[in-house]
Amino acid sequence: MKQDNSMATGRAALRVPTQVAALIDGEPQWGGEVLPVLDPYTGESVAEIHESSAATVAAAVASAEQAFRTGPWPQLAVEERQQVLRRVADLIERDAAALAALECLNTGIPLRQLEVGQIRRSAYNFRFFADYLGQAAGEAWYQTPGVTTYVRRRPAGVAALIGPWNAPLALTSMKVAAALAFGNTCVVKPSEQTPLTAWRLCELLQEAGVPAGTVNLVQGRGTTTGAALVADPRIARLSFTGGTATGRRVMAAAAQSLVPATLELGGKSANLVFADADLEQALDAALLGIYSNNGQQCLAGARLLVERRIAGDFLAAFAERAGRLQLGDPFEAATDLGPVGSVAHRDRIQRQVRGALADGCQLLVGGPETVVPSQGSFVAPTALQAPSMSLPICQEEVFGPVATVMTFDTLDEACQLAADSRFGLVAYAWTRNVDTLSRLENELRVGTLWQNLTVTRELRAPFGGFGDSGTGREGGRACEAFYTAETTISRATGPRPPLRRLGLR
Ligand code: TXE
Repeated sequence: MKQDNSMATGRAALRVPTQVAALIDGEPQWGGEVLPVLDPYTGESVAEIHESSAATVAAAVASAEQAFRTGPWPQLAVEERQQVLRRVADLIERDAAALAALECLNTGIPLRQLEVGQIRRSAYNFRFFADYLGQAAGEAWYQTPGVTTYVRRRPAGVAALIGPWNAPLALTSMKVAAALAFGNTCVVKPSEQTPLTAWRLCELLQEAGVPAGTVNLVQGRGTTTGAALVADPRIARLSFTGGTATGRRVMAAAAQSLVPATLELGGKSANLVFADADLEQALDAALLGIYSNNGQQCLAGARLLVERRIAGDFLAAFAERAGRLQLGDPFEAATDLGPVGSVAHRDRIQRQVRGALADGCQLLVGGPETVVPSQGSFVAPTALQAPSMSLPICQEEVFGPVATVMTFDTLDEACQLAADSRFGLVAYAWTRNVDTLSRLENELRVGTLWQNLTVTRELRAPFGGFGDSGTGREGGRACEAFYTAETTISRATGPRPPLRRLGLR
């Protein structure tokens, strides 16, 4: 009997593109080095990438540049662009089960979390920017007598969009939706670890009516494909999400072309729990903050800071519940944590945890000796009580299900501990005291401060980091500013004083 994929869910919805490559003008570019795409749960190869060479990258940029110059995308009426973007959102929703299954297979993130989180978000990204576009307004000044000055915002050009492996579709769709909304063309490079949903997204863009060449895809490693893309002088904007070390390289390349770059990098975010908080909610949130998405979130609440007079009970409950989390097949509904992104990543996490133990941290739960499923790159949910914020485990991003824990007695101490980081992406604060919240708001140098809230990404507002968490912001107006180029026009609109008359003597 013929299977109806549109109704299928879970593994049954899987339709794996077993070969992926660059897409230029909608055409796959086979050839180049072939790399495996792994399922981190089974460790098996589920697909192959045909890596894009520097020449393929150059062709992808050339095609996007041509599409930018000759259109039609940048010249389309806003209503037409909106229609196409909304169609993309509809198609993502139509294929949500298949996209969730594919992302689950390739990332190991529990399917349930993908379905309610990242995949819905991916559709919303397109809808949001379609709506935003219809309401965007300009600036004008009339203060100078007889002169009106206004700003034309035009599409910037070809945007290079480089995505990571921890939330591939959600993060890439955000970049693509924003770049397209403001009339740009783009070249997308997903992580070589997780190329599958970006490939599907390109198919959906085509189906929705995005003209050929408007979005080109390149595939491959950062050192080859990524480096070639960021070095291309025809790129007008560079948007990158990934690690801090890579971000520095990307920024250096952007400097060569004098191209604006938005870098959304790592984090080591503080989650502050004060004694007067709603402790039940704070506990739920602390667990979600570090163990969602297999702990692989730039905005993870990785440094849990708890007021000492409630720390005993709070941390005991935290450890008890963390220890009960279910590790296993990410397709299973009961699974709380799937495998982390790769075996190499697991080994790196375990090295960091062993280092922390050698530095005098105490295990509250988990640790490298905890029994985990034998198949797949699993890390047990772990929490480490740290004697000092200066330890590497408190300063370096782990990007896995590993929290460090410290206690504080006073608000001063809480502020000091939270601020002791070279990162500054987000922070979370749990308290009923408005003065405490105001003080944190003043003191913490973070891009987003969630007060008595778990991750609540308001797309209208800017999102990004301070310090090693990156530069630039994503969000409604921030993206409009980034993906457009301004021309200021001043026009004589009334009587002006007479001009100085040269050459009449
Ligand atoms: O990311 P990379 P990695 C953090 C996290 C993680 C660490 C390293 O701590 O453990 O970074 O992860 C492309 N020019 N985050 O090494 O290398 C690469 O192909 C151009 C935080 O896996 O930064 C991929 O597409 N591109 C984070 C993308 O950059 C290059 C998400 C990200 O990979 C390149 C991911 C180059 N020279 C990791 N080198 C977050 N902010 O959420 C690599 N790439």
